[in-house]
Amino acid sequence: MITIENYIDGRFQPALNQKTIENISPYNGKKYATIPNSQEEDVTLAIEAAQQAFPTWKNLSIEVRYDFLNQIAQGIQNRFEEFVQAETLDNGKPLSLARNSDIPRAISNFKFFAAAQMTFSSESHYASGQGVHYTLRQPLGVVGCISPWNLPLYLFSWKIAPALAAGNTVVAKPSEITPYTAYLLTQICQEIGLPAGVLNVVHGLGNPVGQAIVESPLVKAIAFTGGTQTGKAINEICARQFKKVSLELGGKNPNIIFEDADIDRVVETSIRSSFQNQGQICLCGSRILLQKSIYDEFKTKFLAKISEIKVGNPFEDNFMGAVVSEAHMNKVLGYIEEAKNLGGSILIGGKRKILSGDLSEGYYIEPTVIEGLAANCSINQEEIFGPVVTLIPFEQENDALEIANSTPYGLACSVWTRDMARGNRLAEQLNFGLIWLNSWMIRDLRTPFGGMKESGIGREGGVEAMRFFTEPKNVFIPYT
Ligand code: TXE
Repeated sequence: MITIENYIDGRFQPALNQKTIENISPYNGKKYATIPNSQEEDVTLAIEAAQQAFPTWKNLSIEVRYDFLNQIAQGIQNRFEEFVQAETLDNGKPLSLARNSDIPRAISNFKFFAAAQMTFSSESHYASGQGVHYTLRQPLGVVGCISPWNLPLYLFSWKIAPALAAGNTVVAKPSEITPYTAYLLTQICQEIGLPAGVLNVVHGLGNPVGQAIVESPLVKAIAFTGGTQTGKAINEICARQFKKVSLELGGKNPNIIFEDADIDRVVETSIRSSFQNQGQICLCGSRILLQKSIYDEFKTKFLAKISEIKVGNPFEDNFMGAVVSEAHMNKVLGYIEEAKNLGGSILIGGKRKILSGDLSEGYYIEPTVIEGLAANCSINQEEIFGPVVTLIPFEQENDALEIANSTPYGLACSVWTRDMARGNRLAEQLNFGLIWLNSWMIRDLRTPFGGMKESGIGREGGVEAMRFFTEPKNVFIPYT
């Protein structure tokens, strides 16, 4: 049994009330760790530590901060396999995904923002005959980073790395469902001698821990990734305090496929965009919009490929592992039932998969494809966040555009066509923060990342993140 502890002011400690929460591994449904059941008082300690550390951290030279962030990256690299195993145990994702995506990307986040702060500079604006304006971009102070369970270390580091790089000190809360790799990360911070209080991690439930971070007037900005409902609540609190907030929320992403697309390539990619990480990626293409003339061809080839997908023990060679928790599994299965009640046909999957032996209590769901549902029904409008996709036929480009834009979300979209004029025309009109032409989930850390409408506010990534975590201040110097 693993005992996960808070990391506050450079020290590991339990919650002040000594209470804990059990952590269950989705791969076998069994308890494997406890985390502190922290309360507001623990958050208060963390904020105090972060406040004390701020003056020193913000005044360090960029070279020293560069070294610290790179040492964190190297620390993860040194214990790479331990992180990979921890992520799979905690989240249920296949080992191969943790090994090839989550953990390498977390390392990249620290390396990238270590380098980004070396080149991030204040601007100056020459005013002819009058003088010069210069714009300082200064760190905010203590900032709060709250992350979800689907890509645990990847998204945790995606926020912490730029926050620290920009010179802020951090109070962070990983998801209570997947706390393990964040805990290993704090061990590395202690090992490398990151100054006490620069990064504080408080474990526990969203309310009170996340809530206390958001509510504290001493926390100057909140970077949050998670569900839209939680994001709304956080946004309301931040609005009352005029607090900076960045929200990366849910999506109901369309995967739009035209008759001139390379169908075999689309099928290949759609397997990943539908079912990678058990469909628990905010960028997954959960609505597959198909031009009528290729509907049957795509469906036949797609279903044939899905029938080859191996769902099972994430520690073995399977493409799909377990979904993250029993509650989440039941939510996803509930949506499948609702789809049936609405008259949808389940073309493949549709059920929980019970594995044998020790894994019989794990949370596995078959990859599921549904057709025959109206584009405006709940299944095609709400985020399911599991291995469930729908097929929706369309006639013309305009129909596809209308259906694609018709949900409250606006995170990501893929368009498949050989006609690049059409691809670019649609890219201009699709209301999504990320658009991939003939591709899916090609990421570059320099590009802006985030969504429109109920998919969030603000952008992260590259210079956008550095700007979010700093406050611009304009200064004018006259010539006379
Ligand atoms: O997320 P929550 P949940 C979607 C997905 C999923 C749904 C709900 O559809 O089914 O959201 O998931 C913390 N103040 N996504 O309930 O609660 C919480 O402890 C401050 C999409 O698990 O939003 C965790 O650390 N913080 C998403 C974090 O918020 C609070 C990824 C996210 O959890 C809080 C995950 C509060 N009042 C789910 N309440 C994506 N965009 O990728 C909770 N938290």
